[in-house]
Amino acid sequence: MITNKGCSFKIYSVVTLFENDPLVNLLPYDGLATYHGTILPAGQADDYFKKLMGNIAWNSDEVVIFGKRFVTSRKVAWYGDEPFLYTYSNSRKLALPWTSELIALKQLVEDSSGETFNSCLLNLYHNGGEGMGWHSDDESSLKKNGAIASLSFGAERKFSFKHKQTKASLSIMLEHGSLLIMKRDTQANWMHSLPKSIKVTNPRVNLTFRTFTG
Ligand SMILES: O=C(O)CCC(=O)C(=O)O
Ligand SMILES: [Mn+2]
Repeated sequence: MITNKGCSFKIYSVVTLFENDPLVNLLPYDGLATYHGTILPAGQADDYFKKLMGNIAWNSDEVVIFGKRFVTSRKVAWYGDEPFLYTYSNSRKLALPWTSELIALKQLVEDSSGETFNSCLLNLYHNGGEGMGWHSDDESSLKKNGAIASLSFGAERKFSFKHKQTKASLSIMLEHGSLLIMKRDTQANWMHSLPKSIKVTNPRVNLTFRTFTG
């Protein structure tokens, strides 16, 4: 505070001004996706990564490509407030009860985003040879236009968006301990993917918090 003969004003630093800036929408139209960067200090992110690798009930996933069923080397897990039955790509999963780490991370993501979630799909990619193809998280069992919060740990990976009609595309890097929020009509208008990359040799864990409606 600077005072001069009864007149006072506050000097804000440039950092403070930018800290208060609203998050930029990554998408040019038809959706809202914001990258919050790292929301956990590196040491805490390392601890969570180790715990998630060890304490989550990881299972192989199944995908159907051209009508043929494949078992993925990517591992998956599904947790929630209740034993929600999630059906996608012809596979069925019953949500497991939250672990203490997942409850803490759900709270962190809810505080950072101002949204609430009741479930979480987790993916474990052992290296860059594993990824996820183009899709939208728009299953009828999820809240329509509900927010999806994506929290990443481990290897930094490229994440891409592609518009369903215009085919406009863009990519960002998802860092260790970082948060990406997709909301409003993003899933209706855009697909996303995690491209494979031979350059990535380390594992990555991704958590997508969702609102399951059944
Ligand atoms: O691993 C990622 O960043 C994306 C995961 C994803 O899109 C999904 O689980 O639906
Ligand atoms: Mn997805």
